Amino acid sequence: MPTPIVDVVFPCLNEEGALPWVLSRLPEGYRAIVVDNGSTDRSAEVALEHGALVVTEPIRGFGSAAHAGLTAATAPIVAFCDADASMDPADLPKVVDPVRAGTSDLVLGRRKPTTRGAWPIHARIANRALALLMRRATGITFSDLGPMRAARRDAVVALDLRDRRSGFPLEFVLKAHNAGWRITEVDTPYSPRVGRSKVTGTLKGTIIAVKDMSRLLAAQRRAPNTLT
Ligand SMILES: Nc1nc2c(ncn2[C@@H]2O[C@H](COP(=O)(O)OP(=O)(O)O)[C@@H](O)[C@H]2O)c(=O)[nH]1
Ligand SMILES: [Mg+2]
Repeated sequence: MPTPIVDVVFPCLNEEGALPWVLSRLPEGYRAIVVDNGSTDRSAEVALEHGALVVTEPIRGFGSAAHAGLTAATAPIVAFCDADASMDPADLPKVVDPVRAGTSDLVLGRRKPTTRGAWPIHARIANRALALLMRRATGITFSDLGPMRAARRDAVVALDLRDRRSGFPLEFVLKAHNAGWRITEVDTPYSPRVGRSKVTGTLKGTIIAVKDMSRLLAAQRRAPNTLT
């Protein structure tokens, strides 16, 4: 592919079943960077077979994978998307275009369930509570902390994101807010994932996410400039 205009980072842990469809849905000019984080299935091979750049990150954690993907990216714009087929990469221009046009610095996909089963009720409630806490910490009204998002790559690198687990998506938004970024939300369809959930669908994943996010929100309320 000639130089991509958008690099799309896909954190990936055992998503061999979802990857063929996910990687077939990328718009032209978008390059997939699949960050394999010790998958025990054929995720890495499947990603390669479907034309993705595969990055191997031995240290476990969503943030660890997201950071490795960001480091590997070279395009002027970087986007993030889950690799579980819950979100359609064909929708990526919805978050990318406002960044390309210079009308927004960070665009977040606000998840709109396509079926009743797409978004478990506990995850929906947790996310709503999180959006309220984010509003309290920042003054901005968010409706979701969606994983699909886009921004200028050099600007994201400059945010110096440190979380290597489940706090990464939240730290990203808080630091962007603290840096004065224009943050906007757009609606993106959200469908039932292919395969098994690793984060909000498991007790361990949920506990880690709550722990990581609580720490970040507390730091933000105390002193935003100390957020690390
Ligand atoms: N690389 C990597 N990817 C992860 C990890 N945990 C989750 N993911 C990926 O992050 C995305 C979101 O995780 P998912 O299990 O769908 O969480 P959920 O949406 O809360 O159920 C998927 O693409 C996963 O494969 C991890 O520790 N490392
Ligand atoms: Mg998911």
